Amino acid sequence: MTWPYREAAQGTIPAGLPLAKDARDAYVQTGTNRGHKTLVFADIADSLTRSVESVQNTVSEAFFEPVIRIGVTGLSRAGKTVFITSLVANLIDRGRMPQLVAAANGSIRTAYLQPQPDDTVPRFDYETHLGALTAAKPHWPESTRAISELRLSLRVQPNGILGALSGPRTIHLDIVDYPGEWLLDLALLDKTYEQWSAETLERLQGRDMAQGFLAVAETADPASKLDETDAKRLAESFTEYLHQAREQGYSDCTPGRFLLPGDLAGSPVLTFAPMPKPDRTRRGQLWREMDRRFEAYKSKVVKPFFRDHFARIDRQVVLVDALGAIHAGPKATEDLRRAMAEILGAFRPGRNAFLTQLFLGKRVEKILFAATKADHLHHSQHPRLTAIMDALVKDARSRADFSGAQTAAMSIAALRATVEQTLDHDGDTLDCVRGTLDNGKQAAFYPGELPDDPNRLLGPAREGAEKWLDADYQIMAFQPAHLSLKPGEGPPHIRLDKAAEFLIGDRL
Ligand SMILES: Nc1nc2c(ncn2[C@@H]2O[C@H](COP(=O)(O)OP(=O)(O)OP(=O)(O)O)[C@@H](O)[C@H]2O)c(=O)[nH]1
Ligand SMILES: [Mg+2]
Repeated sequence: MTWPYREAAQGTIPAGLPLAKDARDAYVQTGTNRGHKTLVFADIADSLTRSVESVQNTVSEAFFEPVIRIGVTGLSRAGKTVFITSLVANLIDRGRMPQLVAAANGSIRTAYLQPQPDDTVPRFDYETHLGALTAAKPHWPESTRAISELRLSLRVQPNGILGALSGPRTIHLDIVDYPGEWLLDLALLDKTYEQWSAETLERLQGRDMAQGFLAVAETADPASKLDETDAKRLAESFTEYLHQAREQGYSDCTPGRFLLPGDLAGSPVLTFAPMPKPDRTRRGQLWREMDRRFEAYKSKVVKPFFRDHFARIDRQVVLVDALGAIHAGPKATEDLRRAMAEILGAFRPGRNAFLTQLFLGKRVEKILFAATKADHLHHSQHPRLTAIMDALVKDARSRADFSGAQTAAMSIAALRATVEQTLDHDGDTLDCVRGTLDNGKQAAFYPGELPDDPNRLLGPAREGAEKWLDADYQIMAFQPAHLSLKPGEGPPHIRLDKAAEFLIGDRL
């Protein structure tokens, strides 16, 4: 059902309404406990690096202070920056974290930021992002599209006799923010340039926004001698296609670094494009050179990311803008489901020889799948959003366990921008949320009712439906609410404390 939002009286938003107990608890938890997979020694050098590193980690952790590396990922605009900012702010000021046991019972004495340990990774710009959210005229932080890291240290003194005996401990949380798109590149490791080209070119045939690139590709002869201008033209046109595809909601946009090149822009590892294999291949040929660059992309860009960052993660949060995809329609929802399945492949080391030996038995211990921006819904609908989230990742989960990782699905809002309001409509009541619009006005908004059974959405999406049949789901771009925080209180959120308890509660 479509519902135009209604304008309500202007004013600041009162403090958040308490959530019903059942809504707070609306999360699903599953766990598996299977042994590791067989190791495949395909790349000895990689496995050596990994084992030396784990020895070092073990040594420093045993003698010094434990470090928990938390990876935060999600496709673009999923809510990563807001999540990390609010999580850190709420761990520093813990007044709104009742469901994080160590915060509620006072075990966490203090939390403070420290210089991060990795000198080559940009620092997560916490102060600027928090500044945006808590400004006099609050706004959302800028889009960030690269890896970054932040270290938050917790001083913990467990309660009770044991705690008194052991004295306070320091636990470091290294929070790493990286784009979910980079995980999609994992699939490239299993493919040759020839395979990737064939699949990509086939997929492009049916896509309008790919016609420009296909026309350019027509004019280039893969069997001809390499001409750098040709290679550049092809790569630029292919990059242009990837940008448009992503803008139109497609998630299968590899190679991921073409979209966020950083300081690799213009370098040969990013100057290739899919081309059909010529009958005969020779040295110095355009196709052969592209083949070589594709291999270089895998070994110089994709593998180092997995080795240097991904393989060291202990706990992982996967943020998903499920509401945004549902609002965009069945095609976007199905594409999101497929991208999720691809991304989750990275958490099953057994699926890929390189990952298997990279992990060497180490594993991501916990994975949280969180549907973000749940403050767009009245809490009565949160269990339904959680069920959809759970169903979205179930597919991937049923095909293989996550190598023993414990997983949970939740609906959260890292920064709660709305309050709940029930309005009368034609003698009926509507459970709405109210927030601030771009123009500073307040509006109450009814997003539509999510179905009880997730398959009523995922089924039609999978079957390629153009539109939702019996409903329409709206989403509204609320601005963050103006905050007047009491001392000791972090920004308002929904279930961020529950998320934190799942992620780190057992180690505090
Ligand atoms: N209402 C609401 N909106 C949110 C919340 N979190 C994120 N958003 C919205 O989602 C947008 C994207 O959030 P970010 O945290 O910047 O997302 P990101 O994943 O870091 O995005 P990129 O850096 O572009 O990949 C924000 O600008 C907000 O409009 C939330 O908790 N509540
Ligand atoms: Mg970001």
